[in-house]
Amino acid sequence: MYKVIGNTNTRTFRVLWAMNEIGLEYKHLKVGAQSAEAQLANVSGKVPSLEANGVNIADSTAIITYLADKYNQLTFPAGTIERAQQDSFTQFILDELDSILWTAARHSFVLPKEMRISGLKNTLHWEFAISLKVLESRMGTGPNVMGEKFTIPDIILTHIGGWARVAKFDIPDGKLRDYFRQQIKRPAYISAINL
Ligand SMILES: N[C@@H](CCC(=O)N[C@@H](CS)C(=O)NCC(=O)O)C(=O)O
Repeated sequence: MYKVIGNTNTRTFRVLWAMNEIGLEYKHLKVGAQSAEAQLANVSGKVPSLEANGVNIADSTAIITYLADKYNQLTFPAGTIERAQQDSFTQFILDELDSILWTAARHSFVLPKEMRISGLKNTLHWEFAISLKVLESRMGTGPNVMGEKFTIPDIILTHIGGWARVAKFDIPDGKLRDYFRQQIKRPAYISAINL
């Protein structure tokens, strides 16, 4: 059976949500980043990891992509134009939204105090707002990033929406705010959030 390693209040949530969407069974090892179990699964101590067939796979996007391809769900097939567009959204969301929230987190509580740079906050909020606008203009009429089909970037983006709220990054009224409101009603999201 699959083993998911990492607490729900981390990017592990993305993996749990994806596995619930696909309908997979798994054991959930609720451990923090840098715990002994997390370090055993991934030398960096980061979470999530997925143990599959005795092998550990690190990185939430790599894990979700592996499962999506394997079960032919949450994704367009590799080698199609739709998949290229889907991956393009995924990369944009990781580069332009995830990385900004992660930088904010690193410089507020992850890095050792003496390595944190104060004064980044305004720049990060400004960049985040621009990224949201670009994404809104790239997205069509929904209901998902890729239109009718719910895919990997929806999981990553919706998780980022919740993260932004907790980290006090503004999501202005508009297409993306409405999008987040709809995505969090999905049954697989609700069952993952309660893990
Ligand atoms: N790109 C990786 C990032 C993994 C990551 O940085 N996870 C955070 C928790 S959400 C972590 O383990 N942080 C602890 C650390 O960096 O030491 C992914 O998507 O899984």
